[in-house]
Amino acid sequence: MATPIERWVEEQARLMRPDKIYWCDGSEEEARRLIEIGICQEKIDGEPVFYKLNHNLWPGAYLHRSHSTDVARTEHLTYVCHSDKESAGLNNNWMPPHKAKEMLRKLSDGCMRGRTMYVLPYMMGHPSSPYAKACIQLTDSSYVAVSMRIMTRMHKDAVKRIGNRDDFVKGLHSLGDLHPERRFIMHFPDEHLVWSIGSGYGGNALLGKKCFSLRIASWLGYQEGWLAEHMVIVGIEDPAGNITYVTAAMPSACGKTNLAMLQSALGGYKVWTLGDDIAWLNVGADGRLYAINPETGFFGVTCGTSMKTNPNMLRTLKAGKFFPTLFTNTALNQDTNEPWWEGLDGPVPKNLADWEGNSWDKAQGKKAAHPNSRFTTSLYNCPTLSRDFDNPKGVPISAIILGGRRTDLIPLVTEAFNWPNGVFLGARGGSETTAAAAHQVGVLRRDPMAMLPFCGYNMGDYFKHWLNIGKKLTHPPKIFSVNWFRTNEKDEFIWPGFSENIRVLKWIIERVNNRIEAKETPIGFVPYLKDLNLEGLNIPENELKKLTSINMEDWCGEVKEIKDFLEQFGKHIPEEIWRQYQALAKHI
Ligand code: OXD
Ligand code: MN
Repeated sequence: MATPIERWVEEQARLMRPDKIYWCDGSEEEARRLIEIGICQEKIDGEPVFYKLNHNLWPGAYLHRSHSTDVARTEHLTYVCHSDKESAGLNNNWMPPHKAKEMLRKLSDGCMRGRTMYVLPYMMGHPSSPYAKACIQLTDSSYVAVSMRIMTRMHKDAVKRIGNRDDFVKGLHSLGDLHPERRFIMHFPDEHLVWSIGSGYGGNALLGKKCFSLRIASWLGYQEGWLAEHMVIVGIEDPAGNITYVTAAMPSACGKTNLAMLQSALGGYKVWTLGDDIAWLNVGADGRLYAINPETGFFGVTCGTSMKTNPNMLRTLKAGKFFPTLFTNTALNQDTNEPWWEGLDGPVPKNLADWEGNSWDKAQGKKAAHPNSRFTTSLYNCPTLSRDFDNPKGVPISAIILGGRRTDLIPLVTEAFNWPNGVFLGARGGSETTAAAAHQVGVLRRDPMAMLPFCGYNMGDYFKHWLNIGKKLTHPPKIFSVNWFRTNEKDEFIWPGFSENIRVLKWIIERVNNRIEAKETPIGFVPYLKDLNLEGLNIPENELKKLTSINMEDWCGEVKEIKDFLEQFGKHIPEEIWRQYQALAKHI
């Protein structure tokens, strides 16, 4: 008798009509074969799916060029289809599930004709973790199949694990005709189903990532009492060898990956990497919050990655231990057959092809690499991988850091008074937008806990859920906000950032361990400058003061905007959040 997975695969195949169905086993040998197919047979717009790069310099690396309209997440085409609109909230696009499915069925009719349907069995989380989930994704893209091998624990054991259950996590993906008008990323939380058509871009097509591990998982967490968050997980080792685990939420392209593998500028301190994008947080039996990273790879922005900003990422990209490493929409040095992007160390190569494969001419004023060009590489390539990465229980979290990109107003670091105040700090958070999603770049948007595009249910209920989790924690992590991006009169960043951010992390772990005092302000505790190690930084005194100052006049405007933002969620905003708001408004 056919199993529920087999029946489901057959049903989809009848609709999508692939030429072949191929069940992946996640092995290296298979990845090599799929890449060969992507080089020699499969095409996107008549071009090969993969180009082999220089393996002497970049072991196991390949370049992929996407369709030119398909380079970022498309939030306006992303829907969360709860049975009622209210559950999806204002933060999500919504369509009734039956209507969404009718539309998707039409678009998917015969969409895999002439292609292979790859069946990808995978786990999010370590298979022996009580928090792990077994999933199946179907796709007609070899790029997606190979990327999923890097980003997840892909193995046929996931099929065994699902066995005869039919409530497994389901992902349906097809490139369709890659036309932006026939592109949709639809979520059906109650069925644990994601259906994505018309895009091959990571955030839209690697369905274990944003779609399942954040949007659907956040809804599961809401029902089951845990949190799925857009967060880095790191262990910070101090000179005495103690490791403090922290998570950090930041909107896309605000330095999350750099933080995840930070090379410390302070002697004696070390950062151990557990994840750069997603954390699943559960309350442990000891009343502490435990984090696992459900993924096994990095899908990060290349532009700006260099030996200065993130040396450990360059080492990861060149490690070649876990096969393969993919580059998407970078430029290509045609003399050496190496990937290239703006911000990479060394002189600009003479003979570059741009991200679309055309000869690049600087004089035309266009970037050679796409600003959202990406690398996909395994965490097992990372020289700073924490020895607890595969720990099924996860790691106990002592601090949660919430960051954003604000050129003004928000101090370098602030500590919330307590958990509810920290939830409010997250709820009011904003950031200037970047190129990771297709929208206007550089405008301020409120992005609570960096989850606005990823929370799979009403954001007001999400705040309530955070408050409830806090009630279950007898040892809650402290909550902090950080902002590396404040500028001076000349519009230059005041804080040097990157490896120097360890100075802020040091302050945070000293606060966590109650070793230092801090200054109380209406928005939380900020550092006394004497407690920040600033040795050798040369930041002028007046600019340093600006980094931790609170300008009441500017905050008046901010408080009003926070109110407008929260009011949109109507009755879903918990009383406690309004109490926190009133307390802030009164002081300002
Ligand atoms: C990502 C994103 O790709 O947040 O991680 O956009
Ligand atoms: Mn992200």
